[in-house]
Amino acid sequence: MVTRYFGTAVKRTEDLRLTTGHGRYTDDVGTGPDGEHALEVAYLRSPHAHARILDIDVTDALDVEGVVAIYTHEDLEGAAGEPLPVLIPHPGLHAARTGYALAKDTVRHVGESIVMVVAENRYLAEDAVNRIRVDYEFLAPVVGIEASRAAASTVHDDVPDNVAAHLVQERGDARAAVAGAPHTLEYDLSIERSASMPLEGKAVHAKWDADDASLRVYSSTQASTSVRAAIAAKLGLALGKVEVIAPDVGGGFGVKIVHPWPEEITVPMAAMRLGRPVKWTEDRREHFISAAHERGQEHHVRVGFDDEGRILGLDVTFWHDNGAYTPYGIICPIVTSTQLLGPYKPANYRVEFSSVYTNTVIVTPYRGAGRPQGVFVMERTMDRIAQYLGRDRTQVRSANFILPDEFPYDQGLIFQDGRPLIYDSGNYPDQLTMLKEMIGWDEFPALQQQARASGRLLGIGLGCYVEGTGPGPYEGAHVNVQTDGSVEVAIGLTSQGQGHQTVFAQIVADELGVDFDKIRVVTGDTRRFGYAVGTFASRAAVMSGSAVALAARKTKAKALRVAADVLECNPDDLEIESGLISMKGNPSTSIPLGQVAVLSNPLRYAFDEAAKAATQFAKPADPDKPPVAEGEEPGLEGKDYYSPPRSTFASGMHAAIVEIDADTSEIAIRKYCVVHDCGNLINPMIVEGQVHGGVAQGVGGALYEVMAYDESGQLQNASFMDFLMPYVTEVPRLELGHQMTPSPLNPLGIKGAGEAGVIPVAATIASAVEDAVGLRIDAMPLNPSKLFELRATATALTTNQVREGLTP
Ligand code: MCN
Repeated sequence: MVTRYFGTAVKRTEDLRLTTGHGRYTDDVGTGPDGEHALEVAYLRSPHAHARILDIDVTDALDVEGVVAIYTHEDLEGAAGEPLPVLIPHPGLHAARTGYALAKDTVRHVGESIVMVVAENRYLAEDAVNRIRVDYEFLAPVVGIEASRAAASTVHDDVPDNVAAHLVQERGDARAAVAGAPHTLEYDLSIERSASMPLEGKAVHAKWDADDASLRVYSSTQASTSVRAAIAAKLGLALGKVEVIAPDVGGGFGVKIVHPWPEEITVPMAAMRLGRPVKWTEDRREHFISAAHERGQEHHVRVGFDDEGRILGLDVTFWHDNGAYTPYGIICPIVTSTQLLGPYKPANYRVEFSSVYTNTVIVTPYRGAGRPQGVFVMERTMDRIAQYLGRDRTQVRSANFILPDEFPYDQGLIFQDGRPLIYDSGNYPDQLTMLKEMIGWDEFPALQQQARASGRLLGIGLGCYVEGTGPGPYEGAHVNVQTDGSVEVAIGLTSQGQGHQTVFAQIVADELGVDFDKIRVVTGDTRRFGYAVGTFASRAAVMSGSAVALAARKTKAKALRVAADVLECNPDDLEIESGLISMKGNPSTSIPLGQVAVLSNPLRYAFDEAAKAATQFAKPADPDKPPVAEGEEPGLEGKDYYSPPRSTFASGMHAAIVEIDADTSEIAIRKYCVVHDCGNLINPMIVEGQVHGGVAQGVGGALYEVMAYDESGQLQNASFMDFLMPYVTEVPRLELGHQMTPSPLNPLGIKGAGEAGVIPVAATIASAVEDAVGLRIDAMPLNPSKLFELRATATALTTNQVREGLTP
């Protein structure tokens, strides 16, 4: 029987190594018995949110024994001293500003690096940092969206209104539709800042080879090929003289997609100048104050609808806090503005956003990237309409769904990838039916009544989303059959824990007809695969998965061609199973794949057993033919690239039952159900793991996590003692249902899954809490003390009064 790996819950090959302490992270590079001791780096980072640098005195620091070098902006040469790049420019981003690898003249957030100290070890480097004196002229800090909009002070002198970007997209005439609708509602909604918080922070290790004039850099990155390009450009090296390797990476969740981080320039620069390996490993406080955050947005919504709850006009204006600089452009607010629509088709839609500067850490995509905010806005809107009309919340959603026979569905907007926002496939009504059954939606009112009678506050809620995944422009893969029949697969994008070594081996196993355990997948190493975009936007399965399948198909076609020549038959008469190529219907006529690999090498050296064995198949050389046939290449390998026409759209719905402690307002999640559609599943167990992880992060965003900046721009909770993440006890058990509507856009019918779990959690919990306490939830996260205050100020209003539109 042919074993199929695609679609089965194959155990993750990477886990034994990682869970038994055998992972090799950037900080481990060079630490083995033969490792060359690396110099270590500490940065002096700005203690002020906004200040002009008047003078830097490093004299005392240089006296610290063991200090090897100290660099400031003045020491950065050429392109290294220029501003960092804007990675994704956009016409709406009219005032893009970026920082420097080391601050020049002005600092714009606490944590911005000013001076780099290289020493024999980190302790000495930190001691030296403490001896550096910087004279600052304090400037007024701008903290929070409100202060930024007021523009009493500015983050950048030449951006007087603090607005980095402004964008409007509209389909139809939303304002006229709202004005003319039978019913209208208007309200504000907000979401606070949070952050990715991977277990491993950023890390860079660089080694300069003076003889070869080349650099090898290890970085805990989500985009090794892009980091390579950035280093080459900034340090004036040819691309071929820079290798970047992402070894094991302890989570990224978005924050490691930025490239280059300042340290990815300064650490290699120091290695080149000093001729010794140099490394830097971020500590947790550094990560809080100098990596990236996301989510902070404020929204104003006007909606007009009919008696059925169908949206006739939706008019959303929002403000996005992008922090001090915009290296990653305006991806997050563009995603909010387009993905807000979810599975719905409002007749008219207008969205306008402003992305504003503040003196806080930069904002770049964090798992979900703008979608949790958009879903919060849309799902709160659905709940409000339902409350206003006195209809069931699922009915109002159903009335607005795009229907299965309407795909492909053009939302009439431009998506984050610059392509039209066209949903490829989905079945939202069926998804909702599944979800309602799983959570017990129809039975819940009776349960709720019963609970109320005994003083318990139970509530049920739901949240729906659509997520554009797998954006281009391209990814590639290389499949290389070894003479022993094993297969080496290389892809250019990186892994941070998603299980890529497993899933791509599953695809190759099926496509090539090789046993799963014979396949080894390498990711994120520019020596092995030099052209790639990176791991973000839930794109690896769609992009690299497709490229891997295409490369494996190419390799298989070649294997069959060579084998057909040996076996003197037509390639179509052959099949490959468990690494053996044989005649269909006549398995005794066969040749192992490894021996085809030997025969594909025209030199046919008898170095190993496989090569010796292959000689039985080798034909005498034809003196009239070249050793490599025209149109063929030596080696049994295939390389291919995949470039999709546009993103594919995954979707899902979550539902929760929560219980609120009547005295303390503590919020407990009693039941949590997820229905999820990421097209065909490569590995259902990995997808479930991804959804579990996403929901856990979503619970953090819904109930606990904020970036508590004070008015002076100091982050008050920059440690795991104060930044509250959910423990395992706060993450609910999940019930998960898969729906599969394959994507017609790629060869495997896949859609992405890596971010899905996190997206609708805040919206779902808000919906459930609102149902439990009968009060409007307009802002997330919602912790018990906030809910307690909300309930206390609202005691004068009954649930029905709230339903009628009164605001507490
Ligand atoms: N998968 C599958 N079948 C599908 C879709 C996906 O089996 N139909 C599998 C994939 O093969 C892959 C995993 O699910 O092993 C996630 O796939 P995909 O949706 O393509 O996402 P990426 O692999 O591109 O990973 C990026 C995504 C993002 S954007 C963030 S943020 C995130 C996430 O993945 N960061 C993570 N999940 C993470 N998981 C871990 N452990 N660590 C992170 O930093």
